[in-house]
Amino acid sequence: MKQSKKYLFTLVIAFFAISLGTAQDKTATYDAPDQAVWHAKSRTWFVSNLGGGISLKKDHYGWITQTDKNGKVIQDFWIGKTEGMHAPSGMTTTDDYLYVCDREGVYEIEIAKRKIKNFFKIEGASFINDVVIAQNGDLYVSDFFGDKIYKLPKENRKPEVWLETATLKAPDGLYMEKDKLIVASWGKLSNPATFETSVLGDLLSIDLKTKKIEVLISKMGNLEGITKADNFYFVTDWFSGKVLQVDVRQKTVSTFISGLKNPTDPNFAPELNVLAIPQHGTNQVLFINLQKN
Ligand SMILES: [Ca+2]
Repeated sequence: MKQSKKYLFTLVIAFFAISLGTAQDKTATYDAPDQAVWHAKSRTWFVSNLGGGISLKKDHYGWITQTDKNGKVIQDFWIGKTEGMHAPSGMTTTDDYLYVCDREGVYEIEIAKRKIKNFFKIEGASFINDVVIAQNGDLYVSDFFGDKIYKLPKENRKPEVWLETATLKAPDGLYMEKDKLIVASWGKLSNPATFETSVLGDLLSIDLKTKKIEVLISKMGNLEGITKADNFYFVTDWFSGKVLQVDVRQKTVSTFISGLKNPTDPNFAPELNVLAIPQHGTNQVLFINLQKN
């Protein structure tokens, strides 16, 4: 891999449970944390938990945790546990709503009321994994095993297959640019039970209007989640335990962090200049203060 200009990071705030006095209580909160998302209006983070370990079972055992801006838990079980969520994974926020993927559909949660407003069931979906929102309010959702991207238009949220192609290679993490959907793919599955692959996943850019697919980075890793800070994508490679940094303009990849254990869906909070990275393998969320050089 070519080296690109790197971000420096000064401070690892994280292993946040360790940084708090009440570590034992709080480590119990996270159970296979899958995605962190920043909600600017409430200045809090939401973290989804698969619950029951790294499991996609329909076990009515999954939840969302709310933390303050520093990663200190405010509400262990903010929502989901009593509402019967199974394995909440990818999420995105707007000013007022939190959208949460859970196996076969997407929850719409009114944040101020801490209440589920809708569940958009996606018929025929096998593993709804991540969700992002376009500027016009349309939701885009990845189906990992289905090699599909669904669109839920703002007007009616009626799911439609927007794209279906083997080129997606188990689409996992999504990031929404102004006019392009960025897809971090897991790879060509050789054993769906173990998630092992015969070909590594790509980083793809898909034009929202024409649906033309551009391969930004080929065979990059078993890609799980993606976020962006300035002109860099930060993409997690689940099996190798790395966070990869992609220079968007030069299309080069470098390793930002290695040695993590199954890092999942990261998110960047511009107001804080903080990158949050959950890890399935350690039940922790890493909060990293980025500093531009
Ligand atoms: Ca679960």
